[in-house]
Amino acid sequence: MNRIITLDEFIIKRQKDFPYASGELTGLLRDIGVAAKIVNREVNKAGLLNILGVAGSENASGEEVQKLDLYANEKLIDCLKNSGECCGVASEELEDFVPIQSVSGKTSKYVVVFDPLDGSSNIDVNVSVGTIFGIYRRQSEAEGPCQMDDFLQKGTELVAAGYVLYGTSTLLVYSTGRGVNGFTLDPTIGEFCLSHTDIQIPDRGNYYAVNQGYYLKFDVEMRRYIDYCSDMNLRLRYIGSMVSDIHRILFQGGIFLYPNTRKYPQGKLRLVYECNPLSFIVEQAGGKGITCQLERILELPVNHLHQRATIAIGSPGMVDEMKAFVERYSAAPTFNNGQ
Ligand code: P6P
Repeated sequence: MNRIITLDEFIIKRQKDFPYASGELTGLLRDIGVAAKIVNREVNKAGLLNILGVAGSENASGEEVQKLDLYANEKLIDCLKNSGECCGVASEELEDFVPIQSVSGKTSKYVVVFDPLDGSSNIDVNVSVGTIFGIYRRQSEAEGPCQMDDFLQKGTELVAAGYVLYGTSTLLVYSTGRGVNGFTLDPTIGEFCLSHTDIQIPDRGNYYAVNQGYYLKFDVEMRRYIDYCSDMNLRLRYIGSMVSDIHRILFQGGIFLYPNTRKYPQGKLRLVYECNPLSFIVEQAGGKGITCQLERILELPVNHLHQRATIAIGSPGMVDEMKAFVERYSAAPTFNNGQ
């Protein structure tokens, strides 16, 4: 039986890969692991604690907030505040970023962005949800409080990104830019243990994930590509939780699409909290993440915290195929009844 390697041990061992690492990133990743364990505990007994259901409020994106969203948001901020390893956080659930005062005068050089509970509409029906996070090096002066520009960095500037999937088991997957590794929570010892080493996304897969209900609202090129997936007998799997859908694709291959619609002309998913961190991970695993207008997600300029983007992400062979459809059909003249 292979020796158990815990997340803490793995992070510390990998710290040696970074010659100038001062242990801050190591501490930050460990603190996120602690927050994930706390959130996991509540997610797993949500039905018992009367924290199901809508909290009666809306988040910055104007969506109903589930009580567990608030809980997860609060726990992540508490853990990061206590860690002293970051100078600010930005959450999908909050309008603005939250500066974090230095702990015992220590000046920290990182900021963290996160979606505390992605797919939270699934909570009440016991379908998997997840936490998504990204870590940037601050750009502002080390001495003062963090600034908005620290959070408005392109995805290419990510130092690390990851997600926690609260599913049939609880899995933490992350990358610091040198490959992707997965850790499964062993509840008997309360540790995330290395379970998936050097994850590589298959070049192709049998799954495509898109909300078929919006099919008629997509542009023609996206409808043509979705028809093609169906003609190729690919299997449609759509969980309604981006992190869950992309986790399947990361391991089994496939493509996830959220194109623009009339309701979301820029796309629905958040660039800072969802698209950039997940594209960072997928690219580190050998995959691709582009917009439905064919721009690389990680290179998109970030103009505000709650910016949205369209996305096509997953197996490189399938993203390239989708790209060919867009190039072929988006130039197609639109029939305008002769007007
Ligand atoms: P729709 C969850 O609210 C989320 O942000 C993603 O996790 C998910 O992929 C998407 O929205 C689902 O959106 O419009 O298909 O319900």
